[in-house]
Amino acid sequence: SAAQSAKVATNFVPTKEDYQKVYNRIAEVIDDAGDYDNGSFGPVVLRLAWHASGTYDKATGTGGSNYATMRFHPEALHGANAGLHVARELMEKIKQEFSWISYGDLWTLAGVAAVQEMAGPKVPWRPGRIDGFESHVPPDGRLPDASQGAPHIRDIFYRMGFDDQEIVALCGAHALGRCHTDRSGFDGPWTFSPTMFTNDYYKLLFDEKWVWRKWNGPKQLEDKKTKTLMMLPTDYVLTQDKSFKKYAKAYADDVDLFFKDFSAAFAKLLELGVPTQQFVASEAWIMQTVDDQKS
Ligand code: ZEM
Repeated sequence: SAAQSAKVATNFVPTKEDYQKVYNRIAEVIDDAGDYDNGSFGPVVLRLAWHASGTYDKATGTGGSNYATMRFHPEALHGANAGLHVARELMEKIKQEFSWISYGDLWTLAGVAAVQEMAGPKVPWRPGRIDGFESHVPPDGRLPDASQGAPHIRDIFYRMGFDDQEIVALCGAHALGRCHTDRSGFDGPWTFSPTMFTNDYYKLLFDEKWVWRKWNGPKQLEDKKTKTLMMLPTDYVLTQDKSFKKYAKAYADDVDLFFKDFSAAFAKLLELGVPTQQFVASEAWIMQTVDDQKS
């Protein structure tokens, strides 16, 4: 709006309250999904925040959420990002209203809002990302390939600076959303409540019997009982690799532990590639949910 743009012209320095307004608008947009995927854009918006951050390479300091490089064609067209135009277009509407926010801050704040509004843990977040250029686009192939095994998962996430415990915690995001044949080629949801943040992903991994689905698509598993849920090969690996399994079992047994560990690992993910001196606040903020603000 004109008021928001005017703020830029007068050297507007946004406060936590201004970011809370953006959060609230994101929450509205996520919920206003009509018939789209169980009536929520939350999962696809969360996936945008993850893919925008998960390109980080700690050895070279390249990639990550700082420059929001998925705005540029080379990265928007990376195979792993198929379908994320849906989330980027939603965020573009919000960017028009709050022109002072950087895309990297907007997309990561949206990831936080998605998790929190879908009943997940509070995720500490702070602003400071800046918009970069096409020259900052990281090479293709930095995000995980769902058809691979434990060595690949470790290669990808160790490159970002995560350990086995953090890897397993982060993958619990697959409680949310689904696979789309026209995006990744895979098909179906992981849980029965794909718009609710729960530890059901781990529970289902251990409690259901998983069998290879017989179909023309890429190799994926289905639950033998209902044949309505799916697991990617990389999901199933969390029950097969000894170290991953230890954490997956712990998260299946203890939802509070999962929430705590997911929050910490996800907050870390969202800050990958952002130089510390760019952050406005020395300590990250806890943004309020829409429900918090009602009471
Ligand atoms: Zn995902 N993910 N992911 N993921 N992901 C998909 C969907 C979603 C992997 C992967 O290949 C895929 C993390 C880790 C890993 C979400 C969040 C997070 C899809 C389906 C695939 C194929 C895309 C489609 O067809 O629409 C692999 C291999 C991973 C690690 C080994 C992490 C970490 C995440 C967040 C913290 C979410 C929310 C979705 C659902 C998107 C939607 O549109 O419903």
